[in-house]
Amino acid sequence: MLRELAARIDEVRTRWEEESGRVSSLEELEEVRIRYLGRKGLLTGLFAVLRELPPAERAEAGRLLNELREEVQRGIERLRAELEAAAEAERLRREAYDLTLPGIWRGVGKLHPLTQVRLEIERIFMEMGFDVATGPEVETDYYNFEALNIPPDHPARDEWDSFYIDEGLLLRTHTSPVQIRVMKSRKPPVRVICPGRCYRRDTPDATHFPVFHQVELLWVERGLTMAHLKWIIEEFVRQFFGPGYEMRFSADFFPFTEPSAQVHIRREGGPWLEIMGAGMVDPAVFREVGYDPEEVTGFAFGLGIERMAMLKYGIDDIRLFFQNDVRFLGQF
Ligand code: 2NL
Repeated sequence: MLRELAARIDEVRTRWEEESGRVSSLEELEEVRIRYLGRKGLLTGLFAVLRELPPAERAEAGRLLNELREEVQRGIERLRAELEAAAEAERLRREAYDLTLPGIWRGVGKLHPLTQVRLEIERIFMEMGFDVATGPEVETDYYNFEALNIPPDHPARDEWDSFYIDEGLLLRTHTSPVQIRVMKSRKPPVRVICPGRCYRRDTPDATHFPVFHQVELLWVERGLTMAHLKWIIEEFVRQFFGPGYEMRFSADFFPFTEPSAQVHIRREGGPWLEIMGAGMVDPAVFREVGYDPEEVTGFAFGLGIERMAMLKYGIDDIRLFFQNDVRFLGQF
C-alpha cells in the first residue's frame, strides 16, 4: 500500500514539474494551484488515500506527501513572484517616459499684423479720450451713402464699385456709417473712432483688395478748427510712426467734408507718403443727423489699416495680409 501511494506521489510530482514548467501567466498559475492544492486537487486526493493506510505506514506516507506539498507550495510562490516581477517590469516599460526625447512643440500663436496695428491705433486715440465704436458690415444705402451727402450718381454707388446684396443693401464701403449711427444716437460733444472691415469691388493688385480695414475718426464739438485736426494727426503720426516726420495737407474733395484734405508725411530725405484723407464735417451731414451746423463744428478722417501697416513695416503687397502664410504673419 505504501509503495503504491509512493508511486502515485512520484507520478504527481513528475506531472507537477512538467505542468508548472509551462506556466506563463498568473491566471495559468492559479489554475495549476487549484488543480494540485484545491479542494478537489490531486494532492488533496492523495491526503484522502493517506487516511486509508494502516497506522504503521501512515507516518512515512505522510512525510512523503508533505514533502511534495511543500515542494508544490514553494514552486507556486516562486512562480508567482517571478510572474509578478515580470508583469511589473512590463508595466514600467510601457509607462516609461523617455526624458531624452525632444518635447512636442506647440507653436504659440500671435495676433494678425492688421489686428496689432488696429489695437495700436485704438490705444493711441483712446488715450486721447476717443471712444471706439463698431457697426454692421452689411449696411443700407442710406447709412453708407445718402446720410454722407454722397449723390446718387457718385461712382462709388455704381455696381462696379460696391458689393450689393439686395435693393438698398450693400457691404459697407467705409466705416463712416458707424459715425452716422453714433451721431444720431448721441448729443455733442462726440469723440469716436470707428475701426472695421470694409468692401469694395477692386481687382486685387499690390495696393488693392476687395476686403480691407479702415479706422475713421470723428470729433464734434463747439469751436473746432483744422488746427485741432492737424494737432490730432501730428500726435498720431508721432506715436504710430515715431518722431522726425513732417506733415503736409493738400486740397482734396469728399462729399462729407468741407474743406477736405489728403495728408502726407515724410522723413528727412524720404518721399511724401499719403496716410489719410481728412476734413471738416460738411454742414449737410450735420443737418442729416439732427445737429445744428451753426452750433457745432467737427472734423473727421479716414485711414486704411493695411496702408498704415505697409508703411510702418515696409510691406509692398497688400495681398500678403490675406494669404495667411504664417512665414509672413509670424514676422510681426
Ligand atoms: C479716405 C478718406 C475720410 C471721413 C473719411 C467722415 C465721416 C463722417 C463725416 C465726415 Cl460721419 N467725414 N469721414 C472724412 C474724410 C476722409 O476718409 O481716403 N479714407 C481712406
